[in-house]
Amino acid sequence: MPLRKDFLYGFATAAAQIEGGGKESEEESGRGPSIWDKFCEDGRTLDGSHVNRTCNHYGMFKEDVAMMKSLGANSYRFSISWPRLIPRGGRDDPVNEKGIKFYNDLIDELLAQGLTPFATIYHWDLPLALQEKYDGWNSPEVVKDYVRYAKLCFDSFGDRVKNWLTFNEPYVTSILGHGYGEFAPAHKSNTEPWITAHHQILAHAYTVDLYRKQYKPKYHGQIGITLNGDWSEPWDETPENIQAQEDRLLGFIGWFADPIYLGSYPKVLKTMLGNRLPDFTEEEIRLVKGSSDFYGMNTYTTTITQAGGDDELATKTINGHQRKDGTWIGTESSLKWLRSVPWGVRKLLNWIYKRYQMPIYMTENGFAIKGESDMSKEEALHDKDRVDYYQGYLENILQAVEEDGVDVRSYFGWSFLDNFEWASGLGPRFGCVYTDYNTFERTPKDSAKTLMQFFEEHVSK
Ligand code: GBH
Repeated sequence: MPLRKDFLYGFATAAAQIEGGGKESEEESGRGPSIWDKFCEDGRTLDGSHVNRTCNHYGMFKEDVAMMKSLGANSYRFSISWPRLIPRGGRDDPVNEKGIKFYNDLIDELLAQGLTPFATIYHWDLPLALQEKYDGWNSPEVVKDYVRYAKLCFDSFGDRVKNWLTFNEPYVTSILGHGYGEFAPAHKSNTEPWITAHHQILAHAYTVDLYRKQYKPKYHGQIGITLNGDWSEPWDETPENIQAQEDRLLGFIGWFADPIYLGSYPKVLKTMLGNRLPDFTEEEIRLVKGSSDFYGMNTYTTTITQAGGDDELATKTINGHQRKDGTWIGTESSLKWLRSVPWGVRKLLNWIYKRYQMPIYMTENGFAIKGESDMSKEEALHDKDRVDYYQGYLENILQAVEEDGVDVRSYFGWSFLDNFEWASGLGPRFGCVYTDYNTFERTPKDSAKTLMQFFEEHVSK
């Protein structure tokens, strides 16, 4: 059985990672600062790079859409920048009409080229003013401001965008932003992750409720959330490490997916955190349970998990890429957390499908080649490790669909362009298209062709 006739495929991006064209153009466009502008200004990116100068997608979106089209994509996953639409973010703050126009133009261009827009409402760029006003995701106030912002998105773009994601990877906001302090707003805490996650889940649920009541009847779109998750392979077959594997998967993925698809936080988190894990009221859980029309899935790698340690942010498990016998799994990348482990994706798809029983939209998957930023452009265009990564992952996804019966309905490669890789700056390159950061010139790499050829072959006609 090939992939479904209506399978969506293409590339994924996020606003903060690609839009900026330089400080002047950012100011002229009326975008407000996000917590990532501050993160950059505080000198926290590895190479000193700044979100306001990335790929100039803001100025070049038409060329970008044309390139995606020429490569053969049938869809595009992008995110909308909250501070571009509402520079100060709050529910009574003014709207930036230039921001509305930018996304209108982008969406119209996509539709004119026959590409289906897949929009993420929030991909990590919280308006800085909300961080300063009430501590951002720590405050229940943010739920109301988020819903108002989402409503503006539906009112402005809902007639043309039929595929919505409320949040990209709330885990990252909570764990990296509010736990380890490695991403904006760079808080280190063992209480904030659970609170900020709770507020994101509530903001998601109220937004979906709003969409289903007020917009779905007229626009007939679908809405869900996308969660990151990597397969976890036990260190050995001892009961404690089999248990650690389960704790890891539930503490990582189940933390969000269990309330949203099954109706409560996983027991392992309740036991570990006691009253540091917020409760949902009965009314809230009625809204949260069943609040995603599909399972949105981002995945990059597989880790080896063993019991032990006292890191609550990892559900007291230890995760790495080295096996008990000292050997390593997968090809290494330019980032420590990422190794290419194609067989892991098939196991993960099966685990998610069995536990949550929802159609799966794969919204991100990709690779950054070790040493790529030191390569010449010519070398970088022949991105063999990325080609191998995509071939391996796609074959395993196809097996999950054809042999295991998993219902997969989309695939977006991360990423369209080399772009701003958050705290790592412009160093790691995830693009299927090469970005020259001086001229903003784009050139497709071999992997862009590999990826699109795969779907050309395997999607039913
Ligand atoms: C995705 O997250 C993001 O959605 C996307 O914006 C990003 O560009 C892409 O991955 C590539 O990284 O720095 O060692 O603390 C994937 C999940 C969670 C994986 C955070 C990396 C950081 C580990 N990511 N994690 S570390």
